[in-house]
Amino acid sequence: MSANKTEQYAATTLDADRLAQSIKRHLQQSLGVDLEEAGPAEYWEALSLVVRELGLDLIRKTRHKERDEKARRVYYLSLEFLVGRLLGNNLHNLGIYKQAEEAMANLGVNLTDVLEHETDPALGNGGLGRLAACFMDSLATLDLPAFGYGINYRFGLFKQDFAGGKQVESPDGWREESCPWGIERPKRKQLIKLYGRVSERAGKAVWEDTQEILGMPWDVPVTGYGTDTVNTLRLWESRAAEGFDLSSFDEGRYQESRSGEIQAENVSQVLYPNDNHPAGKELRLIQQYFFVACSIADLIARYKRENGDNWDDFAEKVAIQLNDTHPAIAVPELMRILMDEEDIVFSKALSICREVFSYTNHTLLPEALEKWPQNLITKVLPRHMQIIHMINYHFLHTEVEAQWPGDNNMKRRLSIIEEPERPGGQQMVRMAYLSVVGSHKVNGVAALHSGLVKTTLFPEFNEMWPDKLVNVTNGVTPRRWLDYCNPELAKLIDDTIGNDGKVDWRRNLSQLDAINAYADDPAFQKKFAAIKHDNKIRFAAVVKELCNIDISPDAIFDVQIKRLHEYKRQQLNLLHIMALYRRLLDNPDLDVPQRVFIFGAKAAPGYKVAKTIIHAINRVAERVNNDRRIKDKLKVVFLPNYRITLAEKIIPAADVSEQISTAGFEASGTGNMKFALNGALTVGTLDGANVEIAEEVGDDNIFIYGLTVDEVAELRHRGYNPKDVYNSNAELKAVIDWLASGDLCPEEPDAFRPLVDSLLGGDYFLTLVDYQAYSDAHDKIVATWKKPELWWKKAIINTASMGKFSSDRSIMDYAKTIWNMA
Ligand code: 475
Repeated sequence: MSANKTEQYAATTLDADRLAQSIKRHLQQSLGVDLEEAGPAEYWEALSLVVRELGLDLIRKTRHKERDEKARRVYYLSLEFLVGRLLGNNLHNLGIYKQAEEAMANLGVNLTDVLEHETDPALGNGGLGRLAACFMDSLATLDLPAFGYGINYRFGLFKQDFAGGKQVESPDGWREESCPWGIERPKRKQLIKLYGRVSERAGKAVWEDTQEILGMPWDVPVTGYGTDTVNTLRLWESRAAEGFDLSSFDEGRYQESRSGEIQAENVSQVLYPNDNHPAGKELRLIQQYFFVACSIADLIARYKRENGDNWDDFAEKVAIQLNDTHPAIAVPELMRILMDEEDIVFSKALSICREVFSYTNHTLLPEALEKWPQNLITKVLPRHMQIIHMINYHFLHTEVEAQWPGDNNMKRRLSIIEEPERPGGQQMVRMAYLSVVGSHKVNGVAALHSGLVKTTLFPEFNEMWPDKLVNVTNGVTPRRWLDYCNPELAKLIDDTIGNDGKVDWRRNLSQLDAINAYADDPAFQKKFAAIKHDNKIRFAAVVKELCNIDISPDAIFDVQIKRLHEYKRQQLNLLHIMALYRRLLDNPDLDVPQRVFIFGAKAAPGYKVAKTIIHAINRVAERVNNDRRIKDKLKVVFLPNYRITLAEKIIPAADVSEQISTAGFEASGTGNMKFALNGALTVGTLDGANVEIAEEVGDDNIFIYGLTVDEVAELRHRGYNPKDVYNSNAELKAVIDWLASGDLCPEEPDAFRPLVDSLLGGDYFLTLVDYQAYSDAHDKIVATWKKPELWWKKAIINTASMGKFSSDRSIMDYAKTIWNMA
C-alpha cells in the first residue's frame, strides 16, 4: 500500500490533455452536445462520465483481485448512505483533481463552477447515513474487500424552505437531474417475496401464495484515496415483477395494466425522514425486508460463484454489519435460506448467523428503538415471524435458562417478543434484542455511549456474553472533511509537515500531530488564521446569496448544524442568543466582539416541537438582524435546506462548534470531529465523542460545560422542577417570557407555546438546568477570542489532535475486533 498506484495509473494515462480529449468525446458522443453549446452543467456530466469510466475500469480490477485472493468480504447493510456530491471527491481520490482543473481551464471553464452543478444525493437523514458514507470511503482507501448495500430512493430527504420562518417541505426528486454515477446491473436483479402464508410439506416449511417484487441493483463506484481499489455501493430499486399485462394493454386499459407495477415501485420511492425515531409503517418494514432480501441473496450468489455450494466456509468469507436495527430482519432471512432452502438444521444455521452478523447501535433514545407489531410481521413475512419465535425459544429456554435457571421474570425481560403492558395490547418484536441475539458483536459508537449500552441498555446481555458488547468510536474521512472541503488548510499542512512517501496525513491522520509543534509559532498562527478568514469570506458570500444577510468575516462564526432534535438542544442556543440580544439592548456600547450564530437543521415533518424551534429561531433572527440599535454586533443566520454540500462550506469557516446535547443522549456525534479538524473550538457537554475529543485536545482547548451523565441521572432521581430554575434566573425567565409573549410572532401569538410548554412543563432535556453554565462557557469563548494568539493556538491544537477521529481508524477497529479481517 506504500506505492501510490492510482496516482501513477491516473497520472500516466490521464494528463490534462488526455482528460480534455475524453471530456470532448463524452460531450459529443455520449451527450450529443457541441462544444459551443456546452455550459458548466454539460461539462459536469461529461467529466463525470470520464471519471465513471475510470471507476468502472478499476472496479473490474478490484473484483478480479478479490476473486483471486478469496479474502473475507464485509457487507455493510444500511438504509441510508448520505454520500454527498461525488465528482470532486472522486477526482481527489483518484489523484487527478489538478489535471481536471487544468483540462477544464484549457476548455475555458472553471472546475469549481462545474462542480457546483452536481445534485447532492440526500439518501440519508443525518449522522447514521453520513457515517456509512465515510466508512465506504475508508474501506476502499484501506483496500478492504467491501460492499455497501442500501436503497436507491427516488426521493431523498425532503428539501427545506422557510415561509414566515416556518419549515416547509418539498420532495427531493434528485434523480430527475442526470446521475451518471449509478449503473444498472440487470444481470444481478433479484426477485423477493412478501405476504402469503406458510404451509408444511414433507416436514419442510413452504412459503407460498406470495406477492413478488423485483429488485434492480444500481451500482455506485466508491473510490479510495491513493489506491486502485474501487468498491461498490449497491443500491436496490424496486420494480414490478410481472411487467406489462399485455392483454389489458390491448384493450386500451394502459393505466390499469401498470397498477401492479406502481405498487411495487412504491417500495423504494421515499426515504423516511425521521432521525432517531422509527416510522412504524408497513411500507417501512417492507423497505427493510426488500433491501435485506435482495442483498442477502446477492451476497450468497457471489459466495457460491466464488466458493461453490459448501456452507462450511461461508462465515469465513462473509461478514455482515447491521447499521442499526433497520436491517435486523436479515437475521431471520439468512436463517430462512439456510434452513428452508439449504437444508441446514436450526442450531447450525444460528451459529452461522452469529459468526456472520454484527450490529451497531446508534442511539439510546427509548423511543428510537425499533419494535414491530408481531401481527404486522406475521402478515408481511409469515415465515420470518415463525423463525423469530424459534430463535427466541432457543435463546430463552436454553441460553437464558442456563444463565438464570428457573428465572421466568428474566425470560420475560429478555424475550425478543415484548408482552403487552395492558390487556388487549399488542405483542411487539424488539429488533434490538433480535440483533443482539443474532450477532457475535454489538458495538456502540463512542466510549461513553458503549459504556451506557452495556450498563443501561443491555446489562443482562452483557452479563450473559461479556465479550459481545464493544466500542468502536466513530470517525470521519479526512479526504472529504479536510482535504476536499478546506484545500487551503490542506496545503498549509502539506507545506508544514510534508507530503511525500513518508508523510501522508490524508491516509494516516495521526501524522497531524506534528502540527502541534507550530501551535505557538506566530508565523504559522498568522497563516492558519488567514485561511480561516478566507473561508469565512467565501462562506459570507454563500450566506448573502441564500439568505440576503450581510455578515462580517471578522465576527465570531458560531455554528450549530445537525438535525433538529430537542436532545441536541438548539433551543438552548436560542435562549442564549435572545439573552445576548437583550444584554446589547440594555447596553448598546457593550465591549463585545461581533458574533454570528449560524444554524442549519431539518426537523422531521411530524415533530411539532422541533418545527416550533425552527420557527422561533427564524423569528428571533429577523428581529436581531434588523435592529440597528445593536450595531451589527449580533447576527443570526438559519440556512435553509442544510445538507452535505452546505456542511462542506460551513465547517471550514466555523470558529465555534456547538455540541451541546443533554449528557447521555448524543451517541457520538461526528460533526464535532469535522469542526475540530478544521480548527473550530468546541463548546460542548461531556456527551458522546465530545469526551474523547476533550481527551485528545486537552481540557484547555475545549469549552466543556454542563451536567455530566451521572449528574443528569442524579437530578432525575432527586426530582426536578424547571419552574425552580426559571424563577431563580432572571435573565432566563425574561427570555422565556418573551418567547411566550407573542411579541415575536404577533399574527400567531401562541406559535411558540409548544416550546415554552416543553421547557416549563417538565424540561425533559434539562435545557434550563444547563443554561447558566452554557452562558458562562460563552463568556469564556469571548474572553479567549479577545486574545488572538491564544485563540489560534487552541485552534491549531484542535486540528493537530484529531488523528484518532479518522474513519480509517474506526474501520481498522471494526476490521480487527469485529470482522476478523486484519
Ligand atoms: C447519532 N438515525 C449520532 C451517529 O453513529 C451518531 C435514522 C433512521 C431512523 C432512526 N434513526 C436514524 C439515527 O439514529 C442516527 O443518525 N443516530 C446518530 O448516529 C453515527 O454520531 O450521535 O445520533
